[in-house]
Amino acid sequence: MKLTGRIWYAIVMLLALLLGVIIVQTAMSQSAAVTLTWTAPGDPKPDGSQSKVYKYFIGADRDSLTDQNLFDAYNHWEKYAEKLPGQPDTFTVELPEGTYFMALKSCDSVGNWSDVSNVISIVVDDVTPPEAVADLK
Ligand SMILES: [Ca+2]
Repeated sequence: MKLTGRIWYAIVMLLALLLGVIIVQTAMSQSAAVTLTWTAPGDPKPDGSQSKVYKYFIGADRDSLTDQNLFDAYNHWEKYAEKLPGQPDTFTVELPEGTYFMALKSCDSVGNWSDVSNVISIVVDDVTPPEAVADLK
């Protein structure tokens, strides 16, 4: 059977795509999902009631986090608040293996930021085993 240039080109491109998918999957398997949970804080109103906060800034860094450096965290995300004060809230993110400090701040609808939350330390483990030996003789 004789293959034309176009068919060979298609086969090579398909193999390259497959190899790319394998490389991406290998790189992604070195991370793990981390789920943070907290109780939604309130934003006090003049009448004494509380409204929900507007959003959160969530930081993760290999160095410890403080009220002063949270916005400089190497990994950071913003999440819009959906939960009412007192309700449980969560945020899930993929992080590469390593040890991280994580903390967050809440923000009201006009841009006032809270103090930093308590800071937690988490360890993201490498749960991917190495490749098996395939040429043992
Ligand atoms: Ca406020």
